[in-house]
Amino acid sequence: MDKHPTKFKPLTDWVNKMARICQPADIVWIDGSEAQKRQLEEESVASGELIPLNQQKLPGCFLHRTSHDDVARTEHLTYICTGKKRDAGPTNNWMSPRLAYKKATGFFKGAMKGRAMYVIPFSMGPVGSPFSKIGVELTDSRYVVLNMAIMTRVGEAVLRQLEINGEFTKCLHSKADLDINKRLILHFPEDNTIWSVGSGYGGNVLLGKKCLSLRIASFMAKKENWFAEHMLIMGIEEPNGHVEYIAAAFPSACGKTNLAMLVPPEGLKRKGYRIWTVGDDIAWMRIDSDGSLWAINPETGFFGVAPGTNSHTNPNMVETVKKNTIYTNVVLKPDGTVWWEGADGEVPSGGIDWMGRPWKPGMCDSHGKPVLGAHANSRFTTPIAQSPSASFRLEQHHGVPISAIVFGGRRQHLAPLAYEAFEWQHGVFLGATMASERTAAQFGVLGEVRRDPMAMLPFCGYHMGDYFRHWLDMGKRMVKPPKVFHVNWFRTDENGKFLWPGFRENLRILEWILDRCNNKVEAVTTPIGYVPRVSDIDMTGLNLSSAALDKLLAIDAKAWKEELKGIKRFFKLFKKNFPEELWREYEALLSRLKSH
Ligand code: OXD
Ligand code: MN
Repeated sequence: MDKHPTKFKPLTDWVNKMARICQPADIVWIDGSEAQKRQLEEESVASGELIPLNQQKLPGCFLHRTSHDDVARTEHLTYICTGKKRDAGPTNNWMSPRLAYKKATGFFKGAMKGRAMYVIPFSMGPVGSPFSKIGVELTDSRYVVLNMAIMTRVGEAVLRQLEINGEFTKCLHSKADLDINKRLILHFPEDNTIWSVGSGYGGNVLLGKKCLSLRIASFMAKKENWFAEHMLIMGIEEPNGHVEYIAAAFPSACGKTNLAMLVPPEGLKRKGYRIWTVGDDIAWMRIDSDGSLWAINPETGFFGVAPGTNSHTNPNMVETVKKNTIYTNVVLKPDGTVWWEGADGEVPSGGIDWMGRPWKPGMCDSHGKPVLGAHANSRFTTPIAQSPSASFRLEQHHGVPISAIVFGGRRQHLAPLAYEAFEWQHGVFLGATMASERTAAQFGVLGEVRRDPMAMLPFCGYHMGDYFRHWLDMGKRMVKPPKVFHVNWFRTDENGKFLWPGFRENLRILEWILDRCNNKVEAVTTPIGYVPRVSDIDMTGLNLSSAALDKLLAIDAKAWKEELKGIKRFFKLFKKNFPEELWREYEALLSRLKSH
């Protein structure tokens, strides 16, 4: 039991202790080798955890099906376990560490009997980079091991770095019986520990992702003066060959991955633009010696949503997922390839749906509702480096310099297509007031506004009032803070039709953003911020009237005053931890609107 490939005692002691609780049949250290990966794939196929796909058409690709009630992050079972309840804040579930360890120990006890416990040393960020953090995940799931090997850097080199650093996040996972009644996703930021039990769904079990890179890392970032954010990072190569980088936060279902991998529209391609993807989900950002903000993506893979991915919405992703990809909960076609709603090509007949049942297009359930072939949250895990748009800076230890931070939301009427904050503090206000209207794809009242500051509501590992304070403080530390923008691709006309074509055309707005960063264009000063002049948006090749663009950029002061009421209710949630500066921004906006 204690034959370990390292003599680093804090690690071996912890592995032994967790093994005593979980009682695995064996302990297997993940070394990051191809040979070990192949062996795990073979074992997964033999056990039924993975279904091999057509290796001619999709080399290195597999399909996995989860339990039917284990298909998404379970936020109601996700806890921040700090010594004081107050430190988790009003927007997180809280449990005392004592109770959380006790409850979960009950679920972990003997949970790995008859299974191997895999020990995965992993690095979030390039091994040895000053940005990076190391974790070790113990799991009884081969699916987790194989996905972690796509999403993070794993194995031998990480273990050696861990021995130098001496610090690591202790991550324990067991699928146990995959019982939703015995499922818990627990974060102990004060112990640098994560425990996840009873789930096999990526967002709950690939502990390097949301759990470490956002919840635990946001707590560390506050203490160590950096940012761990739910943001894409993309490079925009300008016609002169210069690449500028932006980081952007959007609530889910706003096309973050598609934006990060965008292919320029014909009109702008001719000018010479090109997009370089650094990341689609998480940004770790630090102030470097030049006084500006630099960012890395701590991950090495995309954990993308399959439905809706096609050659129009994301041609680079269509290329990326053709090899070395693990698909979860999609349709298996008779030819051993895969399909999902909104994929390219014909709807297959004679496929197998995400639950493993025969599936045909047009099938309805007993209530007459169409039966989806792929689950609405079906996914693929695929290496970023395979994307035609992969940035050549993915392995850069110092990351990329960030010129602009962009916040977004899904608003039918309120927010204009784009606007710029007056300065950093106002930018923090834009992030703190981010919101989206519910779509039909989400549970709840259609059109209801959901606030999701900086897209971090489910991912901030501490009190969000303190998080806003951290954003304000970081602004003071920077000599050259990035400019802050807000975009909304989802404005509609009187008939509910989208006014803006979105997708690749969004580059036209990013071009304006960079022009603003480089002081190339003026803008219109409005109560909410600087709004583009119609003439500064390149409309070449786009069939959109300037009247429509006027509509997209219009500000309705009455609607904004209404919006402020909701903002006030939201801000009040954070009580005395809410920074006074953001109340001042609120008052200032109200008075600008009144005198507009
Ligand atoms: C994700 C999410 O899966 O934000 O990236 O939910
Ligand atoms: Mn995300």
